[in-house]
Amino acid sequence: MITVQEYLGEKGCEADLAELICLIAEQAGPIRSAFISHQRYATSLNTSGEVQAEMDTWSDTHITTVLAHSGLVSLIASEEQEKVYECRNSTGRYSVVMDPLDGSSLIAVNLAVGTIVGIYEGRSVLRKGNEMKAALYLLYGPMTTLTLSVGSGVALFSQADDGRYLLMEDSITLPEGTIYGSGGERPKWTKKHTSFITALEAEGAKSRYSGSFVADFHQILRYGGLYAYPAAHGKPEGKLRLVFEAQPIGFLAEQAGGRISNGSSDLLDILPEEVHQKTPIYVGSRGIIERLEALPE
Ligand code: AHM
Ligand code: MG
Repeated sequence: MITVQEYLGEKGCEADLAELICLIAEQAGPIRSAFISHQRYATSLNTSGEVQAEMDTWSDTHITTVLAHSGLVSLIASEEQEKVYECRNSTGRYSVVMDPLDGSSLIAVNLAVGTIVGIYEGRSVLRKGNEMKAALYLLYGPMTTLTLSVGSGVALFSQADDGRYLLMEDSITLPEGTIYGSGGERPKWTKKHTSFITALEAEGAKSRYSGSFVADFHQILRYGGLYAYPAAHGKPEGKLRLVFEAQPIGFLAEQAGGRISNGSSDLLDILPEEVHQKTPIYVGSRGIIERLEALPE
């Protein structure tokens, strides 16, 4: 079977980028092991005002420490840190954006959560998503999986008992499909969002939503359909973050032939103004997103 190292070699990935990707993927082991002893929800809030789980801060500190000592990275922007972390004395040519533990409200109920990462070349994290060098997520479900793109398609690996990541499928395509999941409270949805979801339901779309973006996106990647976290009355930017969540997941979606949008335009074309900026998100099958974008506001 092909390991992630062999895959990256075959793709002609630069050695330091391959090293960085593998180093991040290796952190799935320590993160999985930490779940059992870090079950509590802290009293601290992150920059978005959300209660942090112990695992949010643990994973954040763990990955940041590993990357800061790697010599491969100069900047780290994390959903759990207010400011961008500067790796002093590092000559590393990459900047990393991450949600160290997405879906953390589900830790207490043992549903799948994950780590989302985007990698840019150069010392800057406020970039358009389509400038990304690589994006990946680790999904901690019954298996630990790595979904990865270095800009030439999407590959899926699973972690074996010996820690190696083995290729399960290359050149994944995000099909047209009928699964949908939408965050937010229905009475607060915008008119456009409500009528779009109602139309999908009338066509037989089936609702599946866990509350973990990374896990909910993964089923859309494999089965097709729509994941949405829309604008809502009182929350015009929705809940999810452009830099840490939308851009890496969107890069993977588009590398698989799908789309990501804020409802009217491609999120990968948007230059963030600040790292914690939020955005409405629609990600999934190309046809569904194009239909949504064609609707009037
Ligand atoms: P998190 O990064 O703190 O876990 O927050 C993001 C999560 C997403 O994973 C998920 O899609 C969304 O928040 C769920 O929100 P809600 O509980 O409002 O459905
Ligand atoms: Mg998140």
